[in-house]
Amino acid sequence: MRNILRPWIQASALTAALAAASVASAETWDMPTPYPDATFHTVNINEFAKDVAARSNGKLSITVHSAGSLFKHPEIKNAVRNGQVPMGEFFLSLLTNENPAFGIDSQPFLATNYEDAKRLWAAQKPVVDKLLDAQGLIALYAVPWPPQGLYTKREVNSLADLKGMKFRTNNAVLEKLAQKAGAAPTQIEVPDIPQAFATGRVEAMITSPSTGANSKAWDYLSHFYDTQAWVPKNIVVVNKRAFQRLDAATQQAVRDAAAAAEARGWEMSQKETAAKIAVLKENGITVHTPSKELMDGLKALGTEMITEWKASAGADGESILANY
Ligand code: PCA
Repeated sequence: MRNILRPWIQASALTAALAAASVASAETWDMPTPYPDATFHTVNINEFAKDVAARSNGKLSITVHSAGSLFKHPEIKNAVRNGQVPMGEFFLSLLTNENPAFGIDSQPFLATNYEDAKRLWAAQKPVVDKLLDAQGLIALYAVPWPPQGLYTKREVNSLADLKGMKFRTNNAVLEKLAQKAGAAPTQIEVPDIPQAFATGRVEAMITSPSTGANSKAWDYLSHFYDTQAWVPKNIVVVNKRAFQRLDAATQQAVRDAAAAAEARGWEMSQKETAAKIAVLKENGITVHTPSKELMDGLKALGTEMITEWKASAGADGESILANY
């Protein structure tokens, strides 16, 4: 009897030991993001989190904290850098003040469609990787917003009509554009947009059909101009030390899930564009093709801005533009 039982006892002890080991090495990571749950980026990140759990056989779970609930948007990058959280998402061009290379995708009329945005990302990525690596960060993937359009309370037919308008911005590049147009820029995060319009802090913005529709723009403004001015990206980064502490198989699971999320995100973004413009229309926003005068005015500012960008972006900037 004893001899018959022994192999079974040994096997079950081994199973228990293995289970204990895998429980001991299972990890949960907090991941702050700036945008609300209904945003397609956040939907994609939730898929990414599920995918990481599946591909790592439960060794790594990611808890997503959306809409700036764990860290405010401007703090997310440094929170990951300092190791307060291992991973996070932010608007890449928010870092343009650190280095202009981060903001190339928000330069007006440089890359205005997905094909060009993809080429621009390929040219920009080596520089972004290098700059983030110097901060102990690894770029996992980046996904673009739909092409950016102009939302206003009043009709706008030329650049002159923007003069004096209180203008919501989301980075220093857009702030500069607003200043050049004679508007009055104010930095406002996405979750605060409805409140900022409702209280009269702002009366115009440039953002995607997604952000306009998700922020219920029809509650506080009436015009959308489909300017397709640039295609800016969000990026998901991980703290290098935290990543290197994962075993090799789990690192690979994260890399594979990131590659899948990047491909899925670009497709989601493309589908969003027409779908969210339709939502704007259904809810009573007048969707305009911008006048030639307005477009010419905006493009002229874009040309000035890219010249200034080149002057400030040094060798990294040159390499991005040469490869684009
Ligand atoms: N939505 C974000 C980034 C660009 C976009 O379409 C925002 O408005 O801040």
